[in-house]
Amino acid sequence: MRNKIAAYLKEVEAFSAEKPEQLEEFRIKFLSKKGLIPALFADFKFIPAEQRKETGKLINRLKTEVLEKIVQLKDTMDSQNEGVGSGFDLSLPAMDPLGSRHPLSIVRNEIIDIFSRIGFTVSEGPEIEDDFHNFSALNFPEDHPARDMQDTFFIEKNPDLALRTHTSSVQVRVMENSQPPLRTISPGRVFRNEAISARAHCIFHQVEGLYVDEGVSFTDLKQTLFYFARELFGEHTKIRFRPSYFPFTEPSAEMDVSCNICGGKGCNICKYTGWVEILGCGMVDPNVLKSCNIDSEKYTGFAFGMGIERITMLKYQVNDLRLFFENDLRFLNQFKSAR
Ligand code: 2U9
Repeated sequence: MRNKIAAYLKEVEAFSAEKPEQLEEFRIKFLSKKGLIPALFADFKFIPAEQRKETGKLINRLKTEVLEKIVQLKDTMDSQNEGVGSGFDLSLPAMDPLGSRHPLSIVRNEIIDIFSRIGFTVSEGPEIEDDFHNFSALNFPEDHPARDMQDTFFIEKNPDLALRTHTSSVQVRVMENSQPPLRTISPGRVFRNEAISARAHCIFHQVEGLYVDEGVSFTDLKQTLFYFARELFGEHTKIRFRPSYFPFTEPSAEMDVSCNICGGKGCNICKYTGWVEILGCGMVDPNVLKSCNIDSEKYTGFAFGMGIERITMLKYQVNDLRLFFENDLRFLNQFKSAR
């Protein structure tokens, strides 16, 4: 029997396999119920008593060698399958990456790109603001409704603080800290105490823009925003301005673009007018410049503001603003190919 075991040990030592099937054959040969090792244990009773201890050790050694061989060969096969030699290159980027950019991020980045190309920088600031930066510096009268609890989320412990209601507050900070010429946009989250519906949310995203220099006029505003509208919605886009009112700009206007769904013929997106409103704008009120220590006799500026949700809804024909906040994969996956 000892000779037999020695021969098996040699066989195990010399064994090699390239395919899992060969390894399985080897396992069956030695370890299955009818395999060689159980057969050795079955013959154990015929061995003279004085040899049993030694022979038992040998059979156990054989069993260990077989098991170790199987683990070793399996490891080699696994690492070859993962490696370059197997035809797989693990260093390649995934073909279909998991996840996708959120539609609001896609549109925000596009807006940033468009303004960056004509020299605007990007400014960011705090989401919790004081009364001066959110309201007073922007020429909001003391009794303006936006200063009311109904419209703004105030911080309970300190009534001077509130969640910013627009990112104009960031631009107040830019003007406080630097002198013209200034060209900057401020994208960011803003908060208003509104009931949630298909058209409104208490959290939404804005991009506001500011251009201050000597001799800046309404013509500059129109040309800049015309360029922006064509870049975002296509070269055939037309724009028009309607008079409006904001505390921080004078004169103020709202800008419409020709409906890019029906090309201006009339559809349910533009409510059969051929036009859709995309932003508010105007010449910066001299009071705002003064509040930020900018000489309002020397400098003039224009400003504009837009809601990213609204622009995204128009661009991608999304009819319910709540979809942006639900993170439903059936919605988000539709933006996989967009950047
Ligand atoms: C400074 C001075 C003036 C930014 C402007 C608007 C007009 C505007 C709204 C559009 C939809 C906000 O998201 S919305 O609700 N914004 O209509 N925003 S002018 O004016 C400024 C900004 C900064 C220092």
